[in-house]
Amino acid sequence: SSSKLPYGVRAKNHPNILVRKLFAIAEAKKTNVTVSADVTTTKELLDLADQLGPYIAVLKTHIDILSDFSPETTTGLKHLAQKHNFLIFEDRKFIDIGNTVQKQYHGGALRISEWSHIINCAILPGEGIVQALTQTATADDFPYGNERGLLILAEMTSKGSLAKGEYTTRSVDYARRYKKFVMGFVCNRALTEEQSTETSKSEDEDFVVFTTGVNLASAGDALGQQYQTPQSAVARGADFIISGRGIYAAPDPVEAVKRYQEQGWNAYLERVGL
Ligand code: S5P
Repeated sequence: SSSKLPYGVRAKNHPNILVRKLFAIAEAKKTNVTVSADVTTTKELLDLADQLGPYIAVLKTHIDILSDFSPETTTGLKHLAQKHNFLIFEDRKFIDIGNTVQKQYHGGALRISEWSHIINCAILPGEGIVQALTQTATADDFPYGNERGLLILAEMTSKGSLAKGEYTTRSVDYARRYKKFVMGFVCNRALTEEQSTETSKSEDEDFVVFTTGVNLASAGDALGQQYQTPQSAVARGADFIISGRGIYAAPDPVEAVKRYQEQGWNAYLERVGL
């Protein structure tokens, strides 16, 4: 399966231009780390992005938790993404009818399509949510064309998560149906062998796996979060490991991100046999 192939090979063969760019960044910077920058002021967010930028492939945001969000927030993020060569992933988890999510994604107060390369959605509403977001991002008048992608939230890390079974299988079905915009999944393992009666794996299929809930110092939190190490996440199929508090809440976030980078990268090298 594709998880045994080096990022560079996957970059070369991939039909999706944003995925090619993502793998090229990983290869160039030798990192598969996504930092989840869940801080609550613009200054903290931009400082973190500037400090950690050299060691990460992707910066994940929750833009709605900032107490002082303004256009300067996203201008600053875009500038730092260029300076340090990382992608931005707004973890908005769209979850509504198609007509609503189109307006939440493109335009609105947050103008997410303008500054976030990667977004995600849950499929509780059914296939229509994926269809609607794909329609917006592939329209002739969509200004950011090939530089945007969608991850389907196929599983969750929290205790008692209901994102399993048929929900997860459907996530894979919809990804296969809307490959033009869907680049992969947020999930806890490789889903490449997942089959339903409706869709089956195609030969050229190469979805990207982002795994969250990665932490070297803790097994979980008091609110149901469950953690694993970079090593175990990558061994189970993560192409990119997402860590928040393990990095930004460490005494020295730069020292911490370097540790996650090294462990995530070594686990990747081991998985692909390099
Ligand atoms: O299943 C999930 C999916 C996501 S996107 N579990 C998660 O924890 N997340 C997000 O990853 C969550 O919203 C948070 O931004 C981050 C985990 O943060 P940490 O501090 O626990 O590493």
